[in-house]
Amino acid sequence: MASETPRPASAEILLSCFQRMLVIRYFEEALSELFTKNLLGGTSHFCIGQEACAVGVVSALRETDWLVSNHRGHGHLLARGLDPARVMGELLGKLTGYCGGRGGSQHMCSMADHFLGTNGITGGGIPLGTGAALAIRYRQLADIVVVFFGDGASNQGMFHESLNMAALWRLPVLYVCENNGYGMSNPVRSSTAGVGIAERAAAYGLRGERRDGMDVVQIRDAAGELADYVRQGNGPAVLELTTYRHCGHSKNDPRVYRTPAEENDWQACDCLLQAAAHLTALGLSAAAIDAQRQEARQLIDAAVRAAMAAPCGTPEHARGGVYA
Ligand SMILES: Cc1ncc(C[n+]2csc(CCOP(=O)(O)OP(=O)(O)O)c2C)c(N)n1
Ligand SMILES: [Mg+2]
Repeated sequence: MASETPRPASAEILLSCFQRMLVIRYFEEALSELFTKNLLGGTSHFCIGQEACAVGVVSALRETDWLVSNHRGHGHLLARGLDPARVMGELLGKLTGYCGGRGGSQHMCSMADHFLGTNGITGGGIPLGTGAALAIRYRQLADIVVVFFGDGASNQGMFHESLNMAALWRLPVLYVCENNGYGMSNPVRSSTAGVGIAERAAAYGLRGERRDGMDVVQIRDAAGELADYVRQGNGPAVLELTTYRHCGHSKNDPRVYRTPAEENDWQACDCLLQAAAHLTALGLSAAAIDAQRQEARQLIDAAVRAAMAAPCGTPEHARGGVYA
């Protein structure tokens, strides 16, 4: 079977990736501002810095492929093309949200978009995605499942149990680890044994690859190649993306466990800067690139306004959809 993902990405594809990454970045910044203004309760895990991982991988998939996300899932939702106004609506507890405002950040799904959900349990999405892959196999469909999770989640038993079973049954699942160097404040070097997370695949006889998670082109190429491989019935694969969250773990994290020098190093290779450099190399003008930024800003401003103006549910609505 020929590759479904044109590689390398054309200027047109790269431009749409850049636009989506901007949308995610501005969405997260707008969300952070809502917290600062006390317009939103609870907490949230922003993916600022990691946008290329979501966009690069999802842009290499079919729309019917299924996605499973984790607690840092806004980027995955938006990369799949979900409406930012409805994602924000869900975070604000509005009726227009994807789960009617009942799910919030860590329990948001959209079956119509083949998005099986964000997940607050570290590693919890991994067996869910593995089960979905089993359902796909059972129904003899040509789709695959992509599970996003963090480096911390790769130390959960569920990761190893799932890889073992998926390898035995050659399930159509691509495990994508966004290795951002930390699980909360715990650095990977003091939590994660072995050479790397990609290398763990070999223990189960699986293909494992590692790429620069700040470069959307590399990510898209690798995800496209591995998606083809998985779809062709070769069994599961693992893709580890080395990345960084420029923000804290969650809303109130003062990031005392990192040095400014380290943060600056990662800012210098920010995924948006790299994508803009690729576009420049492909001949796009600075003005055209800036127009993308303005378009994304306007889109997010409108989304926030729509979400803020949307109605909240009643207490009765909040009790709906409870089956236990
Ligand atoms: C089973 C479980 N244990 C602990 C937590 C608390 N917790 C929330 S996020 C997190 C760190 C996850 O790290 P990683 O998988 O690397 O994802 P990242 O936050 O870096 O994106 C932890 C330990 C949890 N939610 N679930
Ligand atoms: Mg992490």
